[in-house]
Amino acid sequence: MKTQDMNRNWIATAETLSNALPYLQRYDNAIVVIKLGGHAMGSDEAMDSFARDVVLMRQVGVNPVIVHGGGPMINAMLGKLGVQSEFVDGKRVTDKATVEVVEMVLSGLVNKRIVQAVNRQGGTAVGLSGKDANLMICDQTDPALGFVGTPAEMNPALLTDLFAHEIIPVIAPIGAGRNGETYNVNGDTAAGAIAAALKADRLLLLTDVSGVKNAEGSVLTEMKAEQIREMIRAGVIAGGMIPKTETALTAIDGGVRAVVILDGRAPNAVLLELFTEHGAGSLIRA
Ligand code: X2W
Repeated sequence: MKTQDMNRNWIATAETLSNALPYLQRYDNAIVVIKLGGHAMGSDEAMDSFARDVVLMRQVGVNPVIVHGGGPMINAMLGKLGVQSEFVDGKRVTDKATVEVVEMVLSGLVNKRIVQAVNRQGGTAVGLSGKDANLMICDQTDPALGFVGTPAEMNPALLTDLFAHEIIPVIAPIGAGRNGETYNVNGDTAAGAIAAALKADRLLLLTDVSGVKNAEGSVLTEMKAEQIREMIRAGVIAGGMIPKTETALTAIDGGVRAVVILDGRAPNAVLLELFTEHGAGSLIRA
């Protein structure tokens, strides 16, 4: 690169940082819960880039919490073990053998992959599940689904202690039953419950779609909760977007300031959303 071009690059970088100041001030000490879905977890490079963005958030005074999914990774392991699995209304029917695989994959493989990626970027991440410090006590969702849990009692004090030490919690969506059961919790549901328990400033749902679309197929950048309810009633919001938007509504009812549904595969998606005027995806607020 010619010296002049290089200078121009540095000037642009300095300008970007300067423009970010009002956003950095706005999110100072904010709690931002990030749901990283299995479909949004791409290559090792994409994971490193995501981890780097989260470490940057922590560095500038945000309290990030990562809640992850891992549906495709559970499917792969069940396939290797020859265990059949089916979904009803977006939830995996989970018998005893399945829940053991779900916990191994989510709390083991997937959780530790994210923890290590964050730590390699210079952050301090600690991996947890809903069982740790009784973070997420669940009731059975429906006997027909087996060991699928609905969060019933949240104990987020441990998370606030971790924030005080600038530690980034990485949470697998496994719930503790009141009689020693292990529950499989949908990742979006767990992220919504954790965000509500923390009265988070933002819940970012990272998925593999660009946001909530209207009937014409364009992404809506800002919506009120009521508008979402109408769109669900009218059938404009359908399929996999229903559980995501329902999670958003529950989180907002539970005291989360705003929820953003965005494409986690886009480069620097979370930075774009938090620290630029541009924003990303669909922002939903009360
Ligand atoms: C999910 C948990 C993982 C998850 C499952 O067993 O697949 C239920 O369906 P994604 O990647 O976020 O979809 N649990 C009850 O939610 O993963």
